[in-house]
Amino acid sequence: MYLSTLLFLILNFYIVAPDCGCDVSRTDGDEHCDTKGENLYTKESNELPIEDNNNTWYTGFEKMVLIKRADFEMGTNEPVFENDFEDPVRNVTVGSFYLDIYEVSNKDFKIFVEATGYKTEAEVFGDSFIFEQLITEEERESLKDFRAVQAPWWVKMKGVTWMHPEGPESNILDRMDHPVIHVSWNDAVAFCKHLGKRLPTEAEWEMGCRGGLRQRLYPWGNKLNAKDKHWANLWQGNFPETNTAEDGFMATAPVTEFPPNRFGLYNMAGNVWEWTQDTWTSNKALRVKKGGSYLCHRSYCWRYRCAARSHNTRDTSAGNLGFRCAANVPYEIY
Ligand SMILES: [Ca+2]
Ligand SMILES: [Ca+2]
Repeated sequence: MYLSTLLFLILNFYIVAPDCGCDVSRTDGDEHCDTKGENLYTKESNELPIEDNNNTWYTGFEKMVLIKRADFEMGTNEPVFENDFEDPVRNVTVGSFYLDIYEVSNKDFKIFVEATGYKTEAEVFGDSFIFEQLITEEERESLKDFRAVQAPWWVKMKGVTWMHPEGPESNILDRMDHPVIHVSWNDAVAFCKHLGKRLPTEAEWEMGCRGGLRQRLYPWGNKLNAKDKHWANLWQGNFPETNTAEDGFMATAPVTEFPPNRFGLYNMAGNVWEWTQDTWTSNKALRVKKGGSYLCHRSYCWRYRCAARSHNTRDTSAGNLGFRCAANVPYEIY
C-alpha cells in the first residue's frame, strides 16, 4: 500500500511540466520573464529521466525517497546575502542517497526518546530560544534581559524543550505531526544515527530542495505564490510585528502540509530550518542550516530559497529549527 502510494506520488511529480519561466526580480520585486536564462526553463532542460527510475525507489527505509546520482547546479550567481556565500553557481556531483520526505515530527522524536531515553541539549542546558510573540506579555517582560543582541525578538527561556515548545506550561499534544523543534545539531545527529541514517550534506539537501529544476529560487519554481497559492509555511505581514498567517499557520505546520516538490519532498522551504552535516567555516562548532522557516519574510530573511544558507552552533536549539535525515544507499546506483 505504502509503496504504491509513494510510487504514484513520485511519478506524478516527475511528469509535471515546468512553468512558464516567469521570474521575480530581485531588485524591484516585479514579476518579469527571464530572457537571459530561457534555456533553463525548457521542458528538455528540466526533464527528469523517468525511464531510468523504474525499479529503484524502494529504500528499505520508510518515508524516504531515493535521489539518484547526478550533477546539479548548486548556489546562485545572484546572491541575496553575500556574507552567506551563496555564490557562485558550481556544478556538483552528488552520489545516490535517500532523503526523508518530511521533516522529523514530534511523533517521530517521541518514539526515539522512548526507545533510548535520550535527553536533548535544551533539556540538559535547561533553556532554549523562542520567538517572543509566541509567549505572553508578562513572560516577555520578565525575559527582557535574555534577548539575543542581534535579533531582539528571540528570547532565551527556561524550561523550553521539544515537549514544551513555549515553556513548561505548554505541550505538543495537538502538534504530534508538526516538526520537532528545540533540537540541536547534536540531537539531530543522535536521532538519525539511531535509525541507521545521518544528516544530509548541504549539497544533498540543496539537490533535494531543487527537485530537478535548474536554478529556480524555490522548490516549486520562481514565483512565490504561483497559481495564487501558498507553497510553503512562511511569514506574511510586517516582520517582526505582524504575522497575518495568510498561509494558515502562525508558527509550525504539520510536516505533511503544502505541496511536495518534484522529488516528493515536503517543506524543504519554510516551516522549520533544517540542520545539515556541513560546517560553516573551519570552525567545526558552526553547522549549516537550510530552507528558512515560518519566521522568514522576504523583507528580512529571504532565506527560503534553495541556494540560501545560514548557520548555528551545533549545540544551539530554537523554536524554528528542526531537521530531516538522509541515508546511504547500499550500493551506488547509476
Ligand atoms: Ca505562516
Ligand atoms: Ca523545512
